[in-house]
Amino acid sequence: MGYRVAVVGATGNVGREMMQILAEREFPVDEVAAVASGRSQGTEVEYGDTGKMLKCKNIEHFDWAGWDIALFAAGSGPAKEYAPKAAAAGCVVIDNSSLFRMEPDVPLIVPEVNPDAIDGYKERNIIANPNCSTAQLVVALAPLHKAATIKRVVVSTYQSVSGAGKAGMDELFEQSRAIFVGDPVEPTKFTKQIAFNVIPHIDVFLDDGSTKEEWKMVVETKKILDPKIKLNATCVRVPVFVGHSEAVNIEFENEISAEQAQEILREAPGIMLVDKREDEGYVTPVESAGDSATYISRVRDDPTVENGITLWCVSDNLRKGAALNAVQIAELLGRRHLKKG
Ligand code: 11C
Repeated sequence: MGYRVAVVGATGNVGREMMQILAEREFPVDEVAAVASGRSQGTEVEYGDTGKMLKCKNIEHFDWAGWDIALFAAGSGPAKEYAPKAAAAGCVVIDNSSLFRMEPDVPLIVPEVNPDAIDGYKERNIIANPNCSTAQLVVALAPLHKAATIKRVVVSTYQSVSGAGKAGMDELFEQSRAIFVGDPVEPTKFTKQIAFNVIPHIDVFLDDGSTKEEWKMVVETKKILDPKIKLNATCVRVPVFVGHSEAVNIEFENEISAEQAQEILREAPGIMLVDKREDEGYVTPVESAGDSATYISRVRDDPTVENGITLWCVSDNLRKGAALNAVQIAELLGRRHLKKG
């Protein structure tokens, strides 16, 4: 006996990836519903590579009763309107938007890092999935924190356009084409030209000059990993279709060498260490796309502080940063709380 699972926002980048990963990991389903806005009602989406096509149901008329789990990838607006309705009907919501993440009675989960926090889900029947740039970062930080206690992190991100949805991917493609044929470049989704450029601006500006994307990395890392960790982030959009990269500098309480960090990371869950210190001995976002691992490369000592390490971290933002993490949460929920069969 399996679960009845609804994927909300099924036609978007993350919703499609959720379908793919549920099928790929053989999540035990009795029934899957593709749910979307009225505009996408009737649109067909494939369940993984199974050839099984699902017709999207209109979220406005969807009856949540009898559904076990809803994976929401529809953004904060639909999450605000429909997640509480689904939760009230007994369907556990795993939401990928930022709406519930910082609410104290909603667990924010990365299964490799804070699985025990899931036990708090019963308060609201809602579990939050972190921002993509936070998810891969905490996977990398958690085993190092356990070994030597992290004091401070300085991270610069190189975030792909798929983080901004299909419209972001279309804009990079269209601008690249326009530049090659000499047409004018007109930013619409992004604030400046993204093709052959980088933009140090993701999400809205806050009063202190940081952006909301940078703020999310700070507060989500504290909630998932440890409130004592100090973190400073600069988030940058780069002309890459899929795969977020991060240059991470970490300062520890206790002594740890690059070699020890490599050994720890080699054994850590969710991580693939590729660190050969030679041409091609590191991973780039293009190689991470379509893959489930968080890749770590370029681990080295930072001689400018007492106990410091610098590393490079790459992951598929649509997978570990969103859909995969959500499905891993569903698996954890199934193992711990919603046992079937
Ligand atoms: C980006 N990280 O790359 C964002 C996308 O809070 O879930 C995900 C935003 C979020 O644009």
